[in-house]
Amino acid sequence: MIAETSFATLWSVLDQTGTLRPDDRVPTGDDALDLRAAYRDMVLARRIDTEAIALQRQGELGLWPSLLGQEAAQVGAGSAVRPQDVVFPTYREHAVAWCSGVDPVQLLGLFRGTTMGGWDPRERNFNLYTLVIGAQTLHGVGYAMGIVRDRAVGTGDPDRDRAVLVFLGDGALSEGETNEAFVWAAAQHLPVVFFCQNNQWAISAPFSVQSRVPAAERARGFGMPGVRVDGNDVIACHAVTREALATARSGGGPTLIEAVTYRRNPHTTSDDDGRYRAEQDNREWAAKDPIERLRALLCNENSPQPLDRAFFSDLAREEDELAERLRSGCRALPVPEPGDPFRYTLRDLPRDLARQMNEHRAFVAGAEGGLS
Ligand SMILES: Cc1ncc(C[n+]2csc(CCOP(=O)(O)OP(=O)(O)O)c2C)c(N)n1
Repeated sequence: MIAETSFATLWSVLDQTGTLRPDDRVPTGDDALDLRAAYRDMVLARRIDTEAIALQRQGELGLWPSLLGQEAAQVGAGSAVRPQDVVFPTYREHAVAWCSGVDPVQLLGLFRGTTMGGWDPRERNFNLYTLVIGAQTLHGVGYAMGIVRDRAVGTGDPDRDRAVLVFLGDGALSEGETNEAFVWAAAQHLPVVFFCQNNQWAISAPFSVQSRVPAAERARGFGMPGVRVDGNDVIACHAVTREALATARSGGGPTLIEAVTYRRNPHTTSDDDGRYRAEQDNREWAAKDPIERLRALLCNENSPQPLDRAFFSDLAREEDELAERLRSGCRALPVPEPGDPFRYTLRDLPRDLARQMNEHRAFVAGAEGGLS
């Protein structure tokens, strides 16, 4: 069974000076988080984010929701996923997508408007981004019900047992769908882990106006354990997600994890957060930067996995190559066919929709003819 944390405090093992506190809940040996890999993933995810914002500013993307500040929560959770597990993201899980092997150019396609989805969820076990707040919680719960009926839970076979990892924001906790998902997951003891990144803001609504209790505390009322973890501590986020997923796979039921973090950029590139929050808060959270925290540990003379100069120079080169690939890949994304939205909605197109598709194609062709 997963151990509940005290709701008053955040469970954390790595502090801002890079000091790692020994704790039995942190996996060791072969099970330990690969800290170099986690550092690399966080740095590259941040670079994807930075490049995407620049592309949006250059008019290449319609919109971009930044993950700045949430890298540890996402890499910690994303690196705990096994290949047979399935992830249901929101629209901000770029670092989890990266950990799942989704090509970041495909992420850009969604925000460039060249695709309705971007990748094949069956290839990566990473579902499509969901813009409808909370909808993915029920999708994940439905999938978990399927896993149970496939008898892929609690068999004891580590390659067979599966779990679902659902991401949500603090704002999604106020959605009816999310609460229905919690009811079903707990009542049916489903193999699902809800990973709530409490980044303090739902666009301009602070968490304090949405809840009188910490998010993790709500779990008990639904009948599942709640865990409150420092979302800027990648080692702690990995440990709790790993434990919760193991519990789910073994038939131990669902968990709600609240990873307390902060959205350091505006909600999206279309938002002006200066209208609703204080710059001082942002400065305070910038000082708790999750990447700097792990870097401090790895550069410490007692580091469990010391990093040398070559590691940093190789990573800087890798970042630049990735950035170049994103810029050229984004501009080269194919323009969709006018009929694509129809083609990807239903396997067999009903006659009426086929007629609408042809009308739409003719309209677009006519408009293009008129422009030339
Ligand atoms: C069902 C629904 N209601 C409202 C919106 C408008 N909306 C878009 S983002 C957002 C806030 C979501 O906040 P949170 O769940 O905390 O996630 P975050 O953006 O902070 O990652 C809202 C209300 C929506 N997309 N879907």
